Amino acid sequence: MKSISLIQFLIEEKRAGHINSELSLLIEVVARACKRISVAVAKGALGGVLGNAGTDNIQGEAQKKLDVISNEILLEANAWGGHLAACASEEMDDPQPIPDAYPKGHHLLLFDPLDGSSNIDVNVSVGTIFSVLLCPDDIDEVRAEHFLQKGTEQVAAGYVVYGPSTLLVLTFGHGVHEFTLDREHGSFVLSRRGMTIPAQTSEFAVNMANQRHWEAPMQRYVGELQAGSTGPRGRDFNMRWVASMVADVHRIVTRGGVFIYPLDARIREQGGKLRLMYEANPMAFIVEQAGGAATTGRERIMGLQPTGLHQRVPVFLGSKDEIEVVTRYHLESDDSRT
Ligand code: AFP
Repeated sequence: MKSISLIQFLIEEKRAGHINSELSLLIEVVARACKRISVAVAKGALGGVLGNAGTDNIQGEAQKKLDVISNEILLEANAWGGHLAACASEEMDDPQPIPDAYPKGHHLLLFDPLDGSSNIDVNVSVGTIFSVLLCPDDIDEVRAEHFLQKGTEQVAAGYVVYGPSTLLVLTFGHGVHEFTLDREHGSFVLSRRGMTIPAQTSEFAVNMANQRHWEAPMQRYVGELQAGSTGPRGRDFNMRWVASMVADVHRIVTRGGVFIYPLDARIREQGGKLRLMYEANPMAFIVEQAGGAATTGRERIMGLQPTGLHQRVPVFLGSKDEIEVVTRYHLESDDSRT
């Protein structure tokens, strides 16, 4: 079978009218940066990249050396390309403008440079997540508020998994496609076109250690899954939890399942654990494009009007039928309390 490189695929997408030249260039640059991150991740202890950087990010979380390195790689790669108006990252309080020395483009890039970083030191898959928006016209200086667009406004989203293989999964709103990094040739090659998530599943991903802090509808839903064939669902379910959202979502995009990071009593005030702009929205876009669903347990993630660059939300995504059940449980519970 003739292999199709990412570059060829992007040309096809341009010809199909799905993307313009600037967006194509932006994706090429992001993919090139992720190849460099992949090399750094793979070096592990030999590259001197493991362990803490000794700093905290905006969320007050300790940064790993690879968090900082990955952030710098993505910033540096994107600064001079001429396709961005600004970018924003999990690792930076405020958006990063494009330096005056470089031409500016019309896109905004948001990213989590290295998601699942607690897994770095134990050699488990980590990833990069990114979301692309259009910059509003006639903006002299891009500020955080210009990024606060609904997930439905995304023009592209993707993630890269640094696992046994390095994979790029991408959507422009016309299906979800997977590219595998050919390490010998240094190029991403199309490995799956039009990925789809089955509507039904018997697999769920959630951090069960937090169970006692969950809301009642979440207790009900997972309790029923755990009861398996002896409970109301009448069949057994299996559980998987990598603690790298990218790896868990990739399993779901590949073979179905649900991924849940719900509200719990300890994180209620901050709105959830995962970040809307560079985790939940891009993953929701990919999952919906693959035929799945993504909600906060109550409403569609991509319909939320963002209020902050680093805003957190509860996340329920994956196989459509299961997301409908757990979302219905939350809405029924809310109704019964009013
Ligand atoms: P880190 O990047 O701090 O490791 O967080 C990863 C993450 O945001 C997401 O990728 C995981 O699904 C989730 O947090 C893991 O959460 P738990 O620590 O509760 O397992």
